[in-house]
Amino acid sequence: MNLGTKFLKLISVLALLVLVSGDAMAHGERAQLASMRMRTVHWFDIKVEPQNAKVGDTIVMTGKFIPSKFWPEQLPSVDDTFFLNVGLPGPKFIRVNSEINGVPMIRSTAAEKGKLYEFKVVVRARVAGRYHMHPLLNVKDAGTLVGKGTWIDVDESDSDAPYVNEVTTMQGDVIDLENYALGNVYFWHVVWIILGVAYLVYWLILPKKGVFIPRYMFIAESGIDKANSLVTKKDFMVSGVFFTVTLAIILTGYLWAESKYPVTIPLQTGKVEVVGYEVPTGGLEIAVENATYELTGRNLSMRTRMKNTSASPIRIAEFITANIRFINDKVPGTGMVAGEEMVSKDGLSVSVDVIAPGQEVDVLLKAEDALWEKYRMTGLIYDPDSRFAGMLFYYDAQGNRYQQEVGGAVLPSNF
Ligand SMILES: [Cu+2]
Repeated sequence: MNLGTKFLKLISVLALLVLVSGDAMAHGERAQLASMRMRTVHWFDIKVEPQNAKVGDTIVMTGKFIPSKFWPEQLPSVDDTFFLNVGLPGPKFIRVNSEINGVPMIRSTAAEKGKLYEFKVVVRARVAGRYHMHPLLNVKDAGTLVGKGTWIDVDESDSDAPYVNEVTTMQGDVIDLENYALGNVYFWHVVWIILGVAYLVYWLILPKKGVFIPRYMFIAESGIDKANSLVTKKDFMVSGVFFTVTLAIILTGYLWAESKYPVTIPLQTGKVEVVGYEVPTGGLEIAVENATYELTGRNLSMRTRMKNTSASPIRIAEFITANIRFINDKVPGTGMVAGEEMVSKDGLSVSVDVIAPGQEVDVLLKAEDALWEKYRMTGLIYDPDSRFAGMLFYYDAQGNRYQQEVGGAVLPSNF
């Protein structure tokens, strides 16, 4: 075993260790900067159904997101271009449909900060396994922003029938994308491999003068004036033939495809427009006066001034930031989805239980849990632009849920 192979083995063992260790087999959820997770996209109400499926079954993921008004200045944002994606191993599923606010998301789009977007992604299971399914936004020039993941189990299908992925073309032909034109794919691979290997054989194996070092030695011994004698007239001729044959194959292939499939539509790259919904704030005005992040207590305290301008009493139920839910367990109705991760069931304490209609009051909110540590939110203090943002959820007396974003500067504290 040479050094290279040994090194590769070591790397793969280390990679395996990293993958196997750690709880819940996280794969990047925690890797992004805390400030980036807090202040880019607020995801909530993410549901995946069903979480147990069989190969061939359809799985639907729905949820909502609000792009933060506290989006970091230096980071390109969703108001330019983004694509709604799904975090799943590609060949294990096929994506059937995706939409935002009812608009098909085959192409990219843009969103307005502070508006509400409801998304839906439909996939069909193709290969059995256990997967963590995330909604993703691929933001142009910023990268991928990840929503909360849900584990799904896909079992083998009951029948032995092969997996089919049928679509109807414009001409009305029904084709199975699992094996459509597979012969063509093999054919062209073989053609180019033969051509490539032939070229290499001619240049690397046939020459009597050897390849690199002998040629270098030849020049070193007989002088640079003789360098041209290394490439013979025959070499020029053969290279010319390779060049001509390659161009001829490409041109013929192109003309053949044009005549066989005269009507084709290029992949669509333009942007589609989608209108964001207004966030239902339910007549509660919130002003964040200051916020502190306690390192030792793993908590974020927010001193706020709230004014209830609605006709109904309001109770603060939940705070979400960086996909972590801090729930006020005194308020009923803030349920958990089955199998949900990153939830602190009693992590939110609110100094004022009920805000009466017309009342204006100071409210201290405390989001406290070891999840801050677990999801590496402690990195917040290393941020040169220490600001936080999150979504507050609250209910009126009728049980209607409202929400709005809160955010501002945050001071780290050690006490
Ligand atoms: Cu995940």
